[in-house]
Amino acid sequence: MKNKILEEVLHSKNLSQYGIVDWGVTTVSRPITWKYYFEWVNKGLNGILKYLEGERRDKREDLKNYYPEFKSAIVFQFSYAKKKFELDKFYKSKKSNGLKIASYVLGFDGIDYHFNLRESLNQLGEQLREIDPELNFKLSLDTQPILERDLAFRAGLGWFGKNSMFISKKEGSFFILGSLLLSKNYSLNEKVVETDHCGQCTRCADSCPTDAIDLETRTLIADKCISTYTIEQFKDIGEAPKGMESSNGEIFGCDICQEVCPWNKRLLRIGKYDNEEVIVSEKEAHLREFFLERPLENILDELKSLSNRGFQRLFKSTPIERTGRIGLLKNIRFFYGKR
Ligand code: B12
Ligand code: SF4
Ligand code: SF4
Repeated sequence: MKNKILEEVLHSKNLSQYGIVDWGVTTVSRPITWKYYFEWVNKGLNGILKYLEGERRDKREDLKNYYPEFKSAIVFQFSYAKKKFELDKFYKSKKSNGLKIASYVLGFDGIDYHFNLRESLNQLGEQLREIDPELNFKLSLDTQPILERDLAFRAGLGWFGKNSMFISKKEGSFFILGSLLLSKNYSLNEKVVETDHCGQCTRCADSCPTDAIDLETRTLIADKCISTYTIEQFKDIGEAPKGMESSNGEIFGCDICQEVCPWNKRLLRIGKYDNEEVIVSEKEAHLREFFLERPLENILDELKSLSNRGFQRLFKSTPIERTGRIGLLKNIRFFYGKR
């Protein structure tokens, strides 16, 4: 009985208000692709991303290492594709200064998704607990030692693209994965595990300006990826990845290998977002005005005149707070004078 009510909650309109476009269930706690991850880290392909090594690597071998009570997981896709398409139009307009910010940054009202999606997942968990007060749950949202793409794979939501993105036939890859790890198994309907739909295509690897995609292993060489350099390299040290100068002006994250993917282009072609209202929150508008609409010189001047604290205050709770003033200065300086 409880599983019927639970399923109703999950199928109701309830989910779209959170921006959830699909969800799936799995009861399997061990990742199917663990060996690929293990080999990747052991080859040192994680580069500066040291948090993927050692104890945090080993924890990922089984969800139960993180949550011993685990019986099942509900994996949700939080889409930001609509924002991506709106941004593409903006980048082609005269307002754009030629710089780009990864679309997930602006896709959740300019707020760091670790805050607002955590809140959504918690609310959903509490709704389930109202049906079954004996239920316990934990969240998985990016930072936990969990192979989230594999978890979504086990839940039958899509496949691993050659660009290493998790792709869904229906939704492409512009979405964030977030999950509820449950202490109970409600025997909800499970989707069949998806097969590969990349075929002979290699557009993502052909388009990557820094040659960061290893087609053979379907993984990235982390230190060659613009996303690593522009988000995770907080200090002004080390060289930018070779080839970054021929990118599209990415100053925070990178979407290039997703933009060219036919599974994302398809969403645009079928006009999925054509008639949707464009909403720009205050935080998003601020990020856009500060970084995407002014001459680079003005941005650099303002960043230089701010203190680190001042920067933190100005961009509090946005994704760019993570990289900090020095990291952003490094990224923007890279393009200054080159365009
Ligand atoms: C570290 C990390 C990064 C690193 C490394 C990315 C990478 N591809 O490895 C950097 C900083 C570069 C990065 C960038 C981005 N990231 Co990131 N990142 C992560 C994090 C924290 C861990 C990923 C990881 O373990 N990588 C190591 C590789 C080996 O593992 P994997 O990516 O899970 O890949 C699996 C498959 O490749 C498979 N596999 C490997 N070889 C083979 C071979 C075959 C034949 C098969 C079938 C499978 C297979 O096994 C792997 C393990 O399960 C996850 C969150 C999480 N906890 O999982 C988010 C996550 C992957 N990132 C995410 C996002 C949104 C991004 C960016 C789009 C942000 C941006 N716009 O800049 C880019 C995308 C870059 C790209 N093309 O992947 C989302 C991806 C959602 C999705 N649809 O896939 C995640 C899941 C966060 C989330 N909760 O939504 N990220
Ligand atoms: S995110 Fe950008 S740099 Fe990284 S693999 Fe994709 S295209 Fe290459
Ligand atoms: S661009 Fe082609 S090869 Fe790359 S992920 Fe998309 S479908 Fe797969």
